Amino acid sequence: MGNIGTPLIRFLLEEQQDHPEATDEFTTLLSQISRAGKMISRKMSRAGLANVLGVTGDVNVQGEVVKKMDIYANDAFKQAFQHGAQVIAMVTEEDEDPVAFPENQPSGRYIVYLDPLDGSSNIDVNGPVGSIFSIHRINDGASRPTNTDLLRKGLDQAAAGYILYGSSTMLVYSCGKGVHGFTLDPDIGEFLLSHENMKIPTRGNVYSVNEGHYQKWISPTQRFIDHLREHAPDDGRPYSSRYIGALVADVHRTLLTGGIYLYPGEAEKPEGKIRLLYESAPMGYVVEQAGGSASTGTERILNIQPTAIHQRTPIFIGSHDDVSLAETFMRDGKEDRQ
Ligand code: AFP
Repeated sequence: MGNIGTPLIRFLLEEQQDHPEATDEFTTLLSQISRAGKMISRKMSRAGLANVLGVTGDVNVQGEVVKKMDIYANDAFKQAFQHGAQVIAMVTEEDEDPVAFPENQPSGRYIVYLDPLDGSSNIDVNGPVGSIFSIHRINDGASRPTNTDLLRKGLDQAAAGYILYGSSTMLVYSCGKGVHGFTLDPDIGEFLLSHENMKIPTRGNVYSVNEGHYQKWISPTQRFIDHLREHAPDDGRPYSSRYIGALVADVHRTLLTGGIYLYPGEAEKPEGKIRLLYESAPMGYVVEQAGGSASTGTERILNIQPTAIHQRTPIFIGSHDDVSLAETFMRDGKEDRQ
């Protein structure tokens, strides 16, 4: 549809023409998200200097208080949505309760779920981090979000995506018509189309998991990873292992090269670590749109009915065949959890 190098906003407007159901509001909302992403990207490029600049009581040379990057990122999204007319509430990892934007009433139709800075401990070691977003449209006429509006299945997402702050900054999104990736050109401050209609390989040869928790996993998870590590060249095993420790970066690599990322439940913590509404569901939506799968091990992530905004869920996400194989192990071993 677009040409490599097409700016994000032009691409969205062209997509809008091809799909009349897509709205101006939605294009504006994605441009607000991309603006926050540019602010965070710029700030991230100086993150290593933050402590240097902040040694005299955490105040930088402009006299501003040096904020932790998580708070900075959360504020950048808040600023982008305030008075933007589209978003009536934002649910983020940084705020216990939903943040309302009454000034965007009555036109606002969207709730945005965000992990503003995923994997932020990587900042200390100059590693990649990301932002994750999930967008839900509320019913016309609703003035403030109800619990029914806030606790929606991943299947109902209007769009979802992430921004990866890596060796370059990329915005990847889907609104249900494929997955498209844009790379930030820092010289002109624009996201330009670099990866159109991304597709994940059906099977990969890499697994990605924090293996330090091996002893805490239930035995089906242990058996699955043991299986991937076995020497069976005719079956494409052993798999290689890669783990960055930032969901966005690990899933982005998986999307491009195939394989599986997992953050499983543990015997003592069956719900795992990853948050459903602003981590698992949006990443699951993107990966499914690219032809892959996302599962708890026994259930499709997008089919889970949330019961709380900060709910956690185990996640197995990536190439279709790798996730199916993981599900086989998890289902066969379900008696181990009883
Ligand atoms: P934060 O968003 O709180 O930084 O958490 C990052 C994360 O949820 C996800 O991005 C990583 O894959 C996972 O945690 C890493 O967790 P471990 O350090 O336990 O491997």
